[in-house]
Amino acid sequence: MADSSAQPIAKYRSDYQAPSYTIENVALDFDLEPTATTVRAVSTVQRLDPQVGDLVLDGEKLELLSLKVNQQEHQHYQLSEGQLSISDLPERFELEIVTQINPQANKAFEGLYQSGAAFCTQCEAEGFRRITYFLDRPDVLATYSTKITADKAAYPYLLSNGNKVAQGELDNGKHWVSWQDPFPKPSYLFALVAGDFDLLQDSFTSRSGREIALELFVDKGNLERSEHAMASLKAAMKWDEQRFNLEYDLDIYMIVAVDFFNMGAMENKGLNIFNSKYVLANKQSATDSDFLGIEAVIGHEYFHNWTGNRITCRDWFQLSLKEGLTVFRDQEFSSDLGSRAVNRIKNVRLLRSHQFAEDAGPMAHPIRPDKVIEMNNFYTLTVYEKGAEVIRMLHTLLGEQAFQAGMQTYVERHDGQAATCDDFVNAMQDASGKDLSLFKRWYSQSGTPVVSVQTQFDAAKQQFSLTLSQSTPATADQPEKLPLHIPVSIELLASNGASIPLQAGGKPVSEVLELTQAQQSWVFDAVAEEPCVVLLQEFSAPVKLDYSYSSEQLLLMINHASNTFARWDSMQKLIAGWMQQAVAKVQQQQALELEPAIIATFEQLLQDQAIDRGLLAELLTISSENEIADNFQEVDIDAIAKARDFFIEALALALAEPFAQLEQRCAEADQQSLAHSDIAWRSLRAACLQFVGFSQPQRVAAAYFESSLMTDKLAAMAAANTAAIEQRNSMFKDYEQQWQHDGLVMDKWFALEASFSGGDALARVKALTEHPSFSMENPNRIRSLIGSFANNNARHFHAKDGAGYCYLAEILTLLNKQNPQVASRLITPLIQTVKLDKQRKAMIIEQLEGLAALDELSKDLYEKVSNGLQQLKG
Ligand code: B3K
Ligand code: ZN
Repeated sequence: MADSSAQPIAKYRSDYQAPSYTIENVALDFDLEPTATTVRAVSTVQRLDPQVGDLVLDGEKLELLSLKVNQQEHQHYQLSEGQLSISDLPERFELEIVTQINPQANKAFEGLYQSGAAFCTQCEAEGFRRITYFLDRPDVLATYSTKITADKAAYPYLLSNGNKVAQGELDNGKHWVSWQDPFPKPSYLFALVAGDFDLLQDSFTSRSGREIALELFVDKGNLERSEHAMASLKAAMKWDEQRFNLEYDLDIYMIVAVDFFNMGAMENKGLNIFNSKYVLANKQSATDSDFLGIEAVIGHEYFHNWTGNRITCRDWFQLSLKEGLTVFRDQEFSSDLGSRAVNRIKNVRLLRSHQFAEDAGPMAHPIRPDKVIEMNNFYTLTVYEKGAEVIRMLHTLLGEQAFQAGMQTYVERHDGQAATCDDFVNAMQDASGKDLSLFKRWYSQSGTPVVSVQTQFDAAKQQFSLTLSQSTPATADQPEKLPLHIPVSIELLASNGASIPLQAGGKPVSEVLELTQAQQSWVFDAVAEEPCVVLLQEFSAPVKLDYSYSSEQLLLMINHASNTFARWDSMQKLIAGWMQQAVAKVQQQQALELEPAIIATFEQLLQDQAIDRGLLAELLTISSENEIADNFQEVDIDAIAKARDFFIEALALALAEPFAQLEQRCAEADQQSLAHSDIAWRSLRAACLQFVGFSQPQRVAAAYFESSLMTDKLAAMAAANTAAIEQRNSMFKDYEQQWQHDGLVMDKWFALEASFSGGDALARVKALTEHPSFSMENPNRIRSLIGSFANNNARHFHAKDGAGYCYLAEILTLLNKQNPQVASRLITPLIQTVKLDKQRKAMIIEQLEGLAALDELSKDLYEKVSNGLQQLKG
């Protein structure tokens, strides 16, 4: 953005204005050609605000061929950057606009584009304006009918939203299909797909007895990898009826898997479009976590049919209304079907390793942002994952029954509408009778609150008092912070591990304390001995805890806390405490050692036959470098890496035998099914292999070469990375030879090559961009190779000579023009760097300044680069 006068303009939530015109229905007519597709859009337009004359439509990268009002050519319009402004209009009229677009040239994958040989669309957030001039905003709800014409041989399937109503053939080898979607929807939910696919068909009988056709379209030859996605869809439909009382509405539900897609998937009404990564899986080509990811994303997009489609967002600032809620729903779906404890742990790990970093970084924003330059930059962990935590807190405060009553109220009040986050909380408040006025602050305040703890025990009175204080550090977007409504779920443990019933004033009290002020105290009585207080059971709020537990207390909680999450969390605290000291020692060039107490804790866990296998796997998984970094005010990349490496190797050598024995047991116990018990055995085996590589590398190689399951193979490859074993080469070669024809499967290999800390990782990554399976146009490949390098190979990406930063900046320069959305996601590890040392920050600033000076810097990168620079220079 060399020319400062061309700086992109920010939009503010406070500026919201209702639309002055609306579009009630639109008939779209597509004639599909790769480089010159014509789109005729006939809309019924109604003026809503008598004060407003001109109709201003959004449009980008369109060629306008004709414009008619009530069937007459209309000359009174003006075209400007991104807008078509039409004047001299009656109050209600038919508007016909014909545009031409070039899908083949569209490498940003927004609007109508080509994925391989197929046509497909992505309209959220503001992609529909790349198809035709329109009121491209979520509070304009129209009914759509769509006619698609295309070459029959190349595109036998022509799909759009709703129900198929007519089809026919033309003389010129083309055919056409018409679709009608009876439910009014915003333009971002429009979808079109044309191509040649294999089709998996099934059906679902809804609870009211309606037969719903289910159709899953995949690239030719991929049918045998589609069954899990279909099974997941049926499970999601059933679960939403049972748990949320919500039934599907159309007679058909279609999912199409495409290889070129910027994100995971898209919930277009009746026609979901998916990244093939979240559809295709069999046990030879996909890991258990792929299978679970598919279940979650299929569920997530399906659940949007109510939370997102039937009730949509009034404006994009309200995105968390649909995303936070739908993530909460998909998390509950996964937890009801699988292991609740393991799911909770995984969600919290994501939050701590990445969302907390977002809060501390230059793009900090509340779950309902106030200021946006490029909306696509706000599909964030904050809006999604913290948004889901906010819904979860409501669930914790209200309980399942009142929460579901609130959901019913929400649906009854707002079905068919574009709603706000306030509407949602009001529905919860009205249905439950609970005052949620202070709770609403979670929507407007950014940052990660810190809750600090003081305790006091009065042996004579048998009273235990607990004082909690809250404060939220200033963030890049908001200097001032206020107290929030924080549910803190607690348990008191006696020294023998027994749970002490909570009572106050002689009566039982809830385990969920409601912290609403800057500081508050609670007194519990009938407490016979000084208890250990377990805080934030089930991670009841997305906060950091400031409380130094003694090692004895941590061990007590690891072994006896009633809440499984709390047990795992105590283990994390034990490891984090060690890491804090170890990093300081590395910095002072002192020797490291692993205390016998820590080794003993692990040893005891390894012998524990009773503990859930999946949970044990999580307990044995050492926090990532990103998670560890979150505990530091200043991040010393190299010291953290050294400390973590030492911990893993020292533990592996101290407990070589028990790790090897447990790994063997897991291999024998696994029945190789997708049952959750078997997934748990395999995840435990993977956790053990991480250590076994240091003492028995041949076991790691055996896990790779002897198993036919991708889960085991990948676990072995990850272990080979960790211990840098000699057999690593032959394993990676074998994988490459077997899978090089399949980009999706190669993504795992690229990711492991890029995150391996051995050798010259940067040179390896650069060389791999020339690999035949790699493509700089495919977002999945870019994320696997370059994203993994920047996010998961800190010591190389942050190399002291700045070469990692320089390389990422080169890639971003390339992607800025081609695919700004992918570029904008890739830049995160370069801008979330305020906690680094001065020298590194100076080199990062230099790279960001280079990007800032680019000609035609996209809005996406502009917003992140300028915020990044501001914070780093701040
Ligand atoms: N709603 C889409 C995300 C769209 C992202 C636009 N840049 C997928 C989802 O959250 O379900
Ligand atoms: Zn979503």
